[in-house]
Amino acid sequence: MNDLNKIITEALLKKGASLVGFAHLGDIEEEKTGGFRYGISIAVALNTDIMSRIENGPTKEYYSEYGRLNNLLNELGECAADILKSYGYKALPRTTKVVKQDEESLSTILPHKTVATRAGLGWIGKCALLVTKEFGSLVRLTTILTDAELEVGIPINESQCGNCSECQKYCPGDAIKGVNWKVGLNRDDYYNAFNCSKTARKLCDKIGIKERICGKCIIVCPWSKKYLKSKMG
Ligand code: B12
Repeated sequence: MNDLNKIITEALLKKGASLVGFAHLGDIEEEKTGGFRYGISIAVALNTDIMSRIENGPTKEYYSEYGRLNNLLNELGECAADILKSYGYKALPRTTKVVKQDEESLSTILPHKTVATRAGLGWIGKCALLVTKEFGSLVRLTTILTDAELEVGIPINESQCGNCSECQKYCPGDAIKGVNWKVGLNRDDYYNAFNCSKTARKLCDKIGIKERICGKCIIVCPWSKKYLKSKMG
């Protein structure tokens, strides 16, 4: 790890990041990266107490945890960008204020998960979420784009879900098809974002939240369960 990687990683871990990874983005179209060839991927783990209580659907406390982590991720993104800028580099934190989501396709131009797999933080599970060995899919993510030539991680190019289909079995929206991801596969070939979105909206309506959060696929994943168990005993 070079000095700048180390400075950034230490600062972010101290401020609450759970995982920090560095990615080379040279193999992704320039229109998507804005010409930046490097990215930093930050993961923050969700609170295990709160997540262990969403078994029967999303809760108000999960909704506030979701908000808390989005704010923390925005702060971490700004923090990494400030460090890079103080060394004379360009840096663009992809905060929730900057990222635009297309409602027709339910997608963004450069998803955080793409940068995360490039950084080697994890793989795209059958659930369509980033699955990490340390926290399963119990993480939220953000990205910083930069021109700093950082030392990068080893990209992960295919799913490590194997024969497991727990997320497919328990998805309340019938959104998960049970197909293993690899780079180049279209999202629609393994997951129906529209079924997911509709169902999550209905579940949130039930508890009076104007959002579309669910999280069932997060908590039934064996990798997430392993982390939950390690924290809860
Ligand atoms: C649009 C969106 C949604 C949509 C569609 C979800 C989807 N999977 O696409 C809806 C509203 C349904 C949704 C629902 C949820 N979401 Co959402 N959502 C997003 C958002 C804003 C954009 C995702 C996107 O662009 N998708 C489009 C597709 C094409 O991209 P993708 O899913 O990343 O998958 C492709 C790429 O990753 C690509 N890829 C991966 N590696 C590589 C490498 C190379 C070289 C290339 C070329 C491509 C590539 O391969 C995939 C197939 O094409 C992101 C935030 C963000 N800015 O990224 C959050 C995000 C994906 N959501 C998140 C979460 C947690 C959820 C929910 C659990 C809701 C909740 N909080 O309870 C559900 C679960 C959905 C699920 N099972 O995937 C988290 C995921 C965290 C994680 N561990 O992965 C994110 C990252 C938000 C965050 N800041 O953490 N979401």
